Amino acid sequence: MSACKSVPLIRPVMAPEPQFVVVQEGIDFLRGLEGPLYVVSVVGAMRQGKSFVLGLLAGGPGIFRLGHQTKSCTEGVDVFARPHPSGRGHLVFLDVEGQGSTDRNDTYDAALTTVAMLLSSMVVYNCLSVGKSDDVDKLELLSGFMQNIFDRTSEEHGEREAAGSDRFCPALMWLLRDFFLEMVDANGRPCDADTYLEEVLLAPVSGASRVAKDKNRKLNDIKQVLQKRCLRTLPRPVDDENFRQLEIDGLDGPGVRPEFRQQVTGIIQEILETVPRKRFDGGELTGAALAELAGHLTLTLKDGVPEVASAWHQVCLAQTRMALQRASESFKQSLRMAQDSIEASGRQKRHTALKPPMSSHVLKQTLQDATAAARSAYFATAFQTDEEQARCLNDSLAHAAAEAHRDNEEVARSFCRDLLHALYAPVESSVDGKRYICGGGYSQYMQDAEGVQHEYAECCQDTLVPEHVVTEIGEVLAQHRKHSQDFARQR
Ligand SMILES: Nc1nc2c(ncn2[C@@H]2O[C@H](COP(=O)(O)OP(=O)(O)OP(=O)(O)O)[C@@H](O)[C@H]2O)c(=O)[nH]1
Ligand SMILES: [Mg+2]
Repeated sequence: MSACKSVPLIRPVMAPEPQFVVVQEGIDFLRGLEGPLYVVSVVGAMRQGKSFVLGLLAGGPGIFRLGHQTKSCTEGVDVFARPHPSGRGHLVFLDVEGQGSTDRNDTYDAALTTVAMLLSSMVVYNCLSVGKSDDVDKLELLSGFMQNIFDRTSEEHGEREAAGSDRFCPALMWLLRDFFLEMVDANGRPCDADTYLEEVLLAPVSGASRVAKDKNRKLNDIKQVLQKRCLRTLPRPVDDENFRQLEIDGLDGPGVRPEFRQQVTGIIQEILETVPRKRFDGGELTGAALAELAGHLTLTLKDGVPEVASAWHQVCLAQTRMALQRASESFKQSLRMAQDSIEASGRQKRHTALKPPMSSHVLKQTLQDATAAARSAYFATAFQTDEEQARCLNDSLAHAAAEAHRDNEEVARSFCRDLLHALYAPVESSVDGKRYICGGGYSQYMQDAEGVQHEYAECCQDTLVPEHVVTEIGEVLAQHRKHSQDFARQR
């Protein structure tokens, strides 16, 4: 991927049918992102400057494709990311196809917007408007998308899901573009945007008529589902129609109205400071998990509504596989480090190139530490662990520990044999060369043989090899002692 261009993440299979596929390029891109992730998407009607404002947020012109014709420009969902200013994790930006295109339908729009919302930790709902009651209705559509998910979940899993649960819902920034009016509250006093949102746009309607009750129920749904919400406005960016120049020059261009520059900078700052970490049902998503989630959400779409519970179940399973993998890597790394430190301190290096084994008590401690580190690595990665998965983790760690025991014994065996042969080689060569067949040869032989045993004991003193390996090696020693008897007979 080019460093400064978005990549496709989701594409329609056969519009206007609400069927989508994830694009490998986008999936690979997401998988490469370290968490925590802070995911911002912009949704709303087509051709209203969504990609433009997301590009400003993402940090530069040219990141997202913009269009200048009446025809819809962004297709499906595109993704871009950059490191989070804190130095940990990434900001991820999702540019979503606009709603209301003539060659799409409502189910298509609902499906795509719902998937984008579920992938985001903050959704910017973009409206080229002054905030009318129509816009509140459209906002109700967004909360309705989330409500549909809960309904489908409870239908298919019998789970009663509290609407408004922040298990899945992103924070909302409702962004009114080309806004030029002064906001006033219900009493006609000037007020800020959030007061305007709560006390005017989302204010309950008085009266007991069915229409009023209906309206209030919808407003309630919005408030329950979109619990974290705010309203922000932006003035028109340029006085004339020269948007193309604006897109080339970015915010520093000469045609940009200072009030737009100032306000958009403030909003960008606010979004970057307040966008929450992307969580889903309690799990904090990494790039790999977000990629997995995108894939399963699009796969489970039915009538424009994804099946969140089963999509999330699949993500958790994939995450558990990754957690097991990380636990195993961590275990191996702990062993390697313990092994390296023994090797570094070994005086045995003088005699053998083989790595020394661990003593029983060092091995026991190492395995305890390695198991603890592996368990931490597992639980830092897995989202949920049921009894069976916990058993699987314990089995795999027990298996790894047993393997480490076996490996260590093998290492001990090879190491001791190698060491003994290396130490005995000069004595053996003297025996073969009959150099001990001379006056005082026998006592010289005994002295050399003892020296070998002494050196062997000294080299092995850090390793404390297992008992049965010592016995095995003792047999080798006994064979060497036979040399001494043969030698004595020849004398
Ligand atoms: N009036 C107005 N137009 C804008 C603003 N920002 C961008 N535009 C122009 O709106 C047109 C559409 O911009 P895009 O960013 O591609 O719009 P979009 O909402 O992403 O469009 P789709 O992807 O087709 O849904 C371009 O010609 C932009 O220059 C704005 O704040 N106000
Ligand atoms: Mg666009």
